[in-house]
Amino acid sequence: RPGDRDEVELGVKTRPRTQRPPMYKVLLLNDDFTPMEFVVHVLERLFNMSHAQAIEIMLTVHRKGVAVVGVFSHEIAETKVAQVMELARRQQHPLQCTMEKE
Ligand code: NFA
Repeated sequence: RPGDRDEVELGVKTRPRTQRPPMYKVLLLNDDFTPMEFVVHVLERLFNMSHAQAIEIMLTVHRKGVAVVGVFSHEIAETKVAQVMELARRQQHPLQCTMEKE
């Protein structure tokens, strides 16, 4: 292909990408008290899910105890966790949200 020789000899495009930043899973945890509708609302508003998607993920958390609600850069993941925790705190729900390196 035109360009292949330069890409190989100059290390363009064949360079191993060793510097990709780590990504972080944001996890939502089940509890016995937070209303299902509140969890659905959080997923719609903070994670841009459709109503149907939000119900599906909420039910996964409810049945399995935990689910990944998104994967983000460290800074975005921290912000999402803080936003979930703040919304839950304001409504006095015990909902927990955490992050972990992928
Ligand atoms: N288990 C909660 C209930 O039965 C609903 C819930 C789902 C809470 C997902 C937290 C996370 N009301």
